[in-house]
Amino acid sequence: MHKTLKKTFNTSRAAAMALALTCSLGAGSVLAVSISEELNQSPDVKQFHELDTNGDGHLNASEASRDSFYTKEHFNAADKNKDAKLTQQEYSDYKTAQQKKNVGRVVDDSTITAKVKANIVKEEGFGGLQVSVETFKGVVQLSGFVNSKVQIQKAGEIAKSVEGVKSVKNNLLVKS
Ligand SMILES: [Ca+2]
Ligand SMILES: [Ca+2]
Repeated sequence: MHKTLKKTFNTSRAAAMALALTCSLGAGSVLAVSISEELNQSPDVKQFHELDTNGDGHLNASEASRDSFYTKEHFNAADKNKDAKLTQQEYSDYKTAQQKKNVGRVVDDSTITAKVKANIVKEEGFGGLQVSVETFKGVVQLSGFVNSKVQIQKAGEIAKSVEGVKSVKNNLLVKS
């Protein structure tokens, strides 16, 4: 008895769903598709379609070159299967990977800057001195004024000892 009821329920539910599906295949389907595309599309996907001017689903070198990111070098690196054109996948994967790399680099640089600053401030005799620290791609630039040549050297050593530092441009000057 109970089983029969349940079965009836399931059947009518399936019918209702089928009906809903049929309805959505009407006028609503275009809207439904465009909304889901909108949701799934990252900016890269949109850009890809914009760049694909001949609409063949691939970017050739001249189509890709309209994206300032895709220099010839980047294009070749992104073209994994070397067919001289980029699929959506190739286009997005490479660009995303590169962008992530760039973000990582910026974070590393700012971490380095913070550590160098903190270590210099901790050093005896550096309190109250204006030492400015800037980092780009692991290269630390020190500038500002200190009290002695020894301090210039010391600050340089401190900067060099921070993890991730490739080199130090020591532009510190002795206050005159
Ligand atoms: Ca194309
Ligand atoms: Ca390719």
